[in-house]
Amino acid sequence: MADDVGNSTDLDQKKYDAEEHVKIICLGDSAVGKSKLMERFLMDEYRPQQMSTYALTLYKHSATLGNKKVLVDFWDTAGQERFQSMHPSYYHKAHACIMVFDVQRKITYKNLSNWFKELREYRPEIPCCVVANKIDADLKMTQRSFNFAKKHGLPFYFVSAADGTNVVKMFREMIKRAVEYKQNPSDFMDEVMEELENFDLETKEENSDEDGLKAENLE
Ligand SMILES: Nc1nc2c(ncn2[C@@H]2O[C@H](COP(=O)(O)OP(=O)(O)O)[C@@H](O)[C@H]2O)c(=O)[nH]1
Ligand SMILES: [Mg+2]
Repeated sequence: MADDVGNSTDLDQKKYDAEEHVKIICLGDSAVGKSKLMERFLMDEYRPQQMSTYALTLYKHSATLGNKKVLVDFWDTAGQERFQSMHPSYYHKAHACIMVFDVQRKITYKNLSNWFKELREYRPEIPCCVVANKIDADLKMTQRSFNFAKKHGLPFYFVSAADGTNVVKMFREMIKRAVEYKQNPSDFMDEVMEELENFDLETKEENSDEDGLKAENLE
């Protein structure tokens, strides 16, 4: 485990430019069950890598969609959510987001709007879903309606990391949507950002040419 800490290749976000390799992030207040959900989905396969310096945990997963193999990196918070905000690199190049709340704590539902707002500042169009966790602790909650998801046109799932209800279904659907998004990004934000980066380089080069010219004229 110690070897994994700070392994920079694991945080090399360029790899997400390659095909069939997606990044899925998880958002929500502390103790809503984000980590337990991932552990439940990945079961014995999971080998979480604690990135203590980055306050996150990476879970690597290999999924099969049709006849295609997809590599999935699940990014899980490791405490930073306490501050109600995540570092921009957490959102960078994410292809889908799973937002979790705890049906037993109303405040975690209310806080979804803050998480969603921050998500959309960085990733305006990536697929996102709302997950109501811990239904095993209070089955009556599944009779309630939670309008946040409907209001924002997001898929909604009642799940339980403890007994596994809907966990595989939810993760499989989100992996599929992440891959679809990557193949056909509707916001083109990544491309716009890339063009801006290139534009920046070009103008810098032009400026240095100009400097060169000026220097020549002076001689
Ligand atoms: N009853 C019940 N408890 C859960 C469930 N999922 C998580 N928990 C408990 O909630 C606590 C926080 O879970 P954790 O995954 O660490 O939350 P995180 O901070 O969002 O990652 C732990 O004590 C878990 O055992 C669930 O589906 N049902
Ligand atoms: Mg956690």
